[in-house]
Amino acid sequence: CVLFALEDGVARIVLNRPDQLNAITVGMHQRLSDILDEIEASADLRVVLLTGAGRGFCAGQDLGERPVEQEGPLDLGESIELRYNPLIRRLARLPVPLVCAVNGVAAGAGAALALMGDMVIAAQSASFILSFAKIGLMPDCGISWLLPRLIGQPRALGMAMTGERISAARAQEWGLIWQCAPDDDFIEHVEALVSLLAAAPTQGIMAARNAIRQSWSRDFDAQLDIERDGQRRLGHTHDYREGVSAFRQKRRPQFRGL
Ligand code: LHQ
Repeated sequence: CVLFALEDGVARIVLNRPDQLNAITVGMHQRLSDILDEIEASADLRVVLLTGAGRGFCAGQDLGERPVEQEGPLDLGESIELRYNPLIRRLARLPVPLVCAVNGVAAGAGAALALMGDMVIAAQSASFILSFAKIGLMPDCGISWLLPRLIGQPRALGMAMTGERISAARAQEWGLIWQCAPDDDFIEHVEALVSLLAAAPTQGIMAARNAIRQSWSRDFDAQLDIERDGQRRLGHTHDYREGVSAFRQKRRPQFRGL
């Protein structure tokens, strides 16, 4: 249900229930948790790629797994507490960049997963739907926090309250995602981005990521201090020395993520 490969510093996770547009089951949660164990224990990791098999990225929670017609109350809160929130928290704390390659529709919790990417690249035919609005639920998986910060309150409210499908092109125009790429060479665009990040000075770009993401809960003065402390630490890294040497010697730097 989820494919995983780790090679040359790149961890590739592929949601793989294409007939159900990769809707997430309890089994997939377990598998994702095992995969994240492996990723977190990996020594020479440089980038994580999350994508979907088939024509969808992820259609959110599998709505067929626990039929609502079944007897007894449905405790969605428990599912979120035990499975969705831990998954989102672990993705938010990855030690390397997370690239989400949105190959097709991303709906409900699937849209949340897609938008967890530090860099989100979507195929032209992909789209984002806060389908919670269509089934009597509210946005979850951090979406209600993230969305107004990404695209502003009016657009966040519009998406959350109508469940309207937002095309990849519009998502890019709104600043919801990094890039919308043509379907025909989507994979090439994704691989180019993954290669770029895998060869990047990981500590520097992760310090950038953390500073930018955490800036939402800090004031300007605190952020200046964070930048000072970050540069102080980064100034001692291999990759900083390598970056400056390569520049002076007019050659390509060989970053090692150290
Ligand atoms: C599906 C699903 C699906 C099962 C498509 N489940 N089979 C809530 C509660 C608690 C815990 C945590 O999180 C959440 C958050 C959530 O994620 S709530 C939101 C759940 N997701 C949705 O409401 C989206 C439901 N899906 C759709 O609205 C459509 O499928 C979209 C708009 C994504 C795609 O539409 P189409 O391109 O027209 O495809 P389709 O509807 O024909 O779907 C293809 C197949 O995939 C179909 O199966 P079938 O056997 O008829 O070919 C669907 O039943 C199945 N599928 N989503 N979530």
